[in-house]
Amino acid sequence: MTEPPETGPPRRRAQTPAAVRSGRESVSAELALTVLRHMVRARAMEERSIKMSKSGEAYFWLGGPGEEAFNTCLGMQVRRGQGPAFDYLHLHYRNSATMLAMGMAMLDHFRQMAMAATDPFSRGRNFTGHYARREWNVVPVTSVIEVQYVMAPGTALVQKRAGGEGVTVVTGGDAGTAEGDFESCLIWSSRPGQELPVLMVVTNNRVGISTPHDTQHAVKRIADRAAPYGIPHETIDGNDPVAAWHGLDRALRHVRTTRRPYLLEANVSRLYGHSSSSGAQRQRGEVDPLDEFERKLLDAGAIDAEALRVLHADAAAEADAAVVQATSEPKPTAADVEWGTYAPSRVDAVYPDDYTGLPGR
Ligand SMILES: Cc1ncc(C[n+]2csc(CCOP(=O)(O)OP(=O)(O)O)c2C)c(N)n1
Repeated sequence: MTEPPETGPPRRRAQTPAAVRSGRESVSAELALTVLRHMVRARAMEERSIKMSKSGEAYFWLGGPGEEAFNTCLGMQVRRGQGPAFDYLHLHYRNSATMLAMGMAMLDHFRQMAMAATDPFSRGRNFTGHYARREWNVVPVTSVIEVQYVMAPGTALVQKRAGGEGVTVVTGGDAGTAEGDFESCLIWSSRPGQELPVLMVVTNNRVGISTPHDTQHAVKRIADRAAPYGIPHETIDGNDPVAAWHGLDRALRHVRTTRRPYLLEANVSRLYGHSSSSGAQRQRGEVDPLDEFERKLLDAGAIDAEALRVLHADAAAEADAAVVQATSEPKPTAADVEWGTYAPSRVDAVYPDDYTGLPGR
């Protein structure tokens, strides 16, 4: 696993405002600049990934441009570590900004994108954005949408039994909530007297591949589906980092301290369509959270145009260098196909000898 170089937030201007506001909420200028840097790096990484899929350096792309504001704040607020004392993450395939904000190296993302044998998440055998990192409790992302919501109560149950303040965070899109797995999570997280510390997140971009939200869901807000279960819930503007920061803070604080569930719906954008399968064209008419946040910070005097230019140039250069490295690394071989398929099991009477080793071997 590659660790990224440690760099701080962009330099503040001489007369930087103390805070950046959105309505009644605010964050410090320092925090806003750190969020901005993660967002810029995430956007550069995803746009370079799209270019890879179009140029033949990779075969497929899907990811999170348009979700950077919310996903960055999530990555900055989770407690990263291994075991029940830390947060478990059951992520969606658009969570690249979350992983970057947690400290993932861009190179590791590009290794998976390039399907290189050095890909630490799947050894070049899974789609892009399908992260897995045991020492950060990042449970493998699955292409089968929504199943993460039935797994989440499992890790949360372990955390409840273990004590401490670790919580389980599960994320997914709006269309996926039409699957029964979403309801299973609501049910199993809210059993009377056995409630579980699960933060259910729905990033709502109002479309599932090509199915519009309004043709699928009769409820106005997906968050309202928590109401019959007595689960506290909120819908926030996930495109605004200030709103996202505070919405996540409220939600995580609730789950951490009460050891009970919470449903947070974040309205976000989908800036390049579903995936490279639908062309990954830039969609006009969607709010761009990065553009909006940059304008806010410029207007507030928290950053100037030159610092912003440098931030973008550095992120693009970091992405380019990582692609050169990732595409020069070896690909998996036929002999790698079965590696890591099964974990050893003393109780597996059907395939006792069929495992090929644990990840990390
Ligand atoms: C169980 C299952 N059904 C269908 C699919 C095909 N599929 C892949 S992504 C997707 C749309 C998901 O939309 P949403 O949950 O809103 O997430 P978004 O892609 O918008 O972030 C579908 C239907 C799948 N991967 N798994």
